[in-house]
Formats: sequence, C-alpha cells, structure tokens
Amino acid sequence: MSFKAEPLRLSTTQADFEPRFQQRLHWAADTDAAIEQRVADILADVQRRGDAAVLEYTQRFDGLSAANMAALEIKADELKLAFDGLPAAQREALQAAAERVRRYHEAQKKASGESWSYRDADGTLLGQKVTPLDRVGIYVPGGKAAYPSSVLMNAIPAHVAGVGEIIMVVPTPRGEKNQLVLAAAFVAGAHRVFTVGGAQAVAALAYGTATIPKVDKITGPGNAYVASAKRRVFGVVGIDMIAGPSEILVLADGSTPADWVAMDLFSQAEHDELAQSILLCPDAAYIDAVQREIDRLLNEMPRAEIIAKSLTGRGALIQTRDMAEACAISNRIAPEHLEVSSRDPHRWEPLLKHAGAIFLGAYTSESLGDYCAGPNHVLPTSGTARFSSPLGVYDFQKRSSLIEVSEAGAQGLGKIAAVLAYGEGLQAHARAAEMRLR
Ligand code: HSO
Ligand code: ZN
Repeated sequence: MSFKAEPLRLSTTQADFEPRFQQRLHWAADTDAAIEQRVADILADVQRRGDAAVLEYTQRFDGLSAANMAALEIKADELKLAFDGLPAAQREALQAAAERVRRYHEAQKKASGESWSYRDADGTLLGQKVTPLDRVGIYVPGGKAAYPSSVLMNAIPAHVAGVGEIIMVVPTPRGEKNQLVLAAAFVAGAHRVFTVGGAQAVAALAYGTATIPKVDKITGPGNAYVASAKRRVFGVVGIDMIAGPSEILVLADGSTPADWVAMDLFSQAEHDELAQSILLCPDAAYIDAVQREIDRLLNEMPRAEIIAKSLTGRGALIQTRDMAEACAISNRIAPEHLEVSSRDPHRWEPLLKHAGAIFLGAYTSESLGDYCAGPNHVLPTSGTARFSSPLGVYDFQKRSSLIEVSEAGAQGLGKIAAVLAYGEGLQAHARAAEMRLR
C-alpha cells in the first residue's frame, strides 16, 4: 500500500488566503451527545456503588475481571520488576529523561513556586503561602496512545511540587500490562497504580471508592470518554486541561535541511489523523523541497497512513511574505509546539507570543522536547496557548494568602474597611473593624 500526503498549499498573497486559512485551522472538539450521556451515567453509578461499579465497567470495557478492586492494584514491587526487566538501553533512557525532567521542574519551582511575603511600615505582614496538593490522580491512556513519557511528564512535576500521594490509573485491556508504562511509574515515583481506565477511573478518583482514594486533582490525557468525564468532575476535583490533537508549527527560513523539517511535521502527524502540522516559510522553492521530502519519506514510515491523513486533512504549507509575517501568523495559530527552524532563531523569538513550547534552531527537533529535553510535553492545544501554559509544578500547588495586621496597621485599615462596609450595608463587617480601633 502506498500513501500520499498533500498538505494544503497556501500563500498569504492570494486573494482567498484568509477564508482558506481559517477553514484549515478550524477544529471542533467532538462533543457527542451519546458519549456525554454514557459518561454521565457511569459517573453517577460509580458515585453510588463505588468499587462494584468500577469492577463491572472494567470487565465490560476492558475485558478484565477481578474478584475485587484490590486485585486491580499493581504493587510497588511489580513496578520495580517491570523496570528491572527492561533492556538496559530503555532503563538508562528512562532514567536519563526522568533526571532532566526533574531538574527542569525543580528550577521551575524555585523560580515561581515559592512562598513570599512583605511587611508594611507599620508591621503588617502580607504574603502568599504555597503548598502542594495532598493527593493527585494521573490518568495514563492505554492502547495505542500509551506513552511512558507522559507518565514522567505528569508524575515528576507532582513529585517536585511535593504532592503527598500520586495515584496513577491506566486501562489495561485483558490484563496485558505495558511494561514501559509500569517502569516509568516506578522511575517517576507514582505511589499507587490501578489497572482501571475510562470514565469509571476518573469517577473513582474524583469521588473515591473503598479502594481507590479520592484525589484533589486529576491530570493526564485520555480519549473522548475520559475528556468528558474530566469536564464533568471539574469542581469536585481540579483538572489540568482538556488536550486536543497534537500540533506542530514550523517557522522556517529555508536554512534547515528540508528532510529534517519534513520529519518534524511527520512527528506530530503520526500521533493522530486529526493532528495538525503546519509549515510557514517565505521561500517557495524551500516549501517545494519540503513537499518533495514528504513524498520521498512518507512510505518509509510505519504510520504512513495516519501521517497521510493528518497532513492531507489538516496540514498546511504556507508561503508568507517574510519571516515577520510568518511570526504574526504563528501568533494567530498559537500552536502547541512551535519550531523556529532558522539560522537566527533569537531574532524571531521576541516576536513570538503564543505557543505551548518554542523550539529554537535547526537542532531542536520537537521530538527531543517530547522525551527528554526537560520541559513538560503536556501543552495547551487548539489555540489555548493564548491563555494557558504547559503542565508544571504550579499545577500541583496552590496558594493561600497570608495576612497579619499589626495593632498599628489595624488603625488605618479599620477606618477604610468600615467606610466601605457601611457603604455595602454590612454592619458586622464595619464593627469588627472598628472594635479594633484605639
Ligand atoms: N507530542 C505529544 C507527546 C508525546 N510524544 C508523547 C511522544 N510521546 C504531546 O503533544
Ligand atoms: Zn509527540
């Protein structure tokens, strides 16, 4: 079988650029009414019947039966065995990646995750106290999107934040465990692991069952059922984000070998038929060269069919007037991953505002970021980088305000507060402030 990938070819100078560009960007999250109803039913059932419901759904959807929920827990020694059983190269790679991811997130915690306070001249203390969440749930997809790297990317920032207990859930159809996923859980330090998945696992984490402890926040990607369940339990627990299909945008000035760029476009396309890979470049001849490399390399790829569908259905090769215009368009797209494949990436970086992660220079392939550069690979998709950030230590922390008003401070603040409280018609507020006036 041979496949063909034909990304949409556009130029910003053509008259119909705008509508065609808009149309290509458009992505509708599939909110399927049937899925919504089923998820609502599963959540209610797990809330009502706990373990018994989770067991039943696990048998029905994953073909995995067990006498009780305790039998679906993978104990710490089995995680270690999974790690020990890996080929040395995989063990070392997992550890090297984990080490770099940890170091990055430790730096992140230092820079923005510490408590702070200051004192007014009258001695009043004001500040912010940062504390880790007590317990979090990490959802790890099974099946075709079971990524050990995502175990690291979720669990390590939680660990660095100081989360007390990390509970991982992973669907395990017919009981076939993914050894790399278990090994990653060992390396990242997940405290407990259950072989359950789907909406029932999200429900168990959100409401708690006799066996699965209730958590404070649920992170991690999942299919439409998991996404719907996460949306629905939000408020009962925190959630990270609802991730859409992967995206890559390459901003190229034509100086990077065209086959490198073609492969980088493939690297996100191979995740999903709905993934989006876009090239922005001022040089038409270079765009032709990238298309030629796409044609040449595609059928070498085991996932050629997915790549072809993704590139043809959602991909685009866009010729811009210049690099500055390419940067402006990139900001409009706000891609998950942005590669600045240019001779002088630092010239363009200051122009780039909206992206989940920015990869500078020809050597920085996006795939290095997926595994081991250090920064998190859980990133905002579908344009949400306009207002949200990579998963990080801060997602596993919360902040409390600290206020200690001195006697002297109470004199000034009390008068201000009382005036405003009377204005709002709240006498008790006003008098509580006034009682402390000398
Ligand atoms: N690129 C994906 C993460 C991933 N890639 C995992 C490989 N494994 C997030 O967009
Ligand atoms: Zn990836």
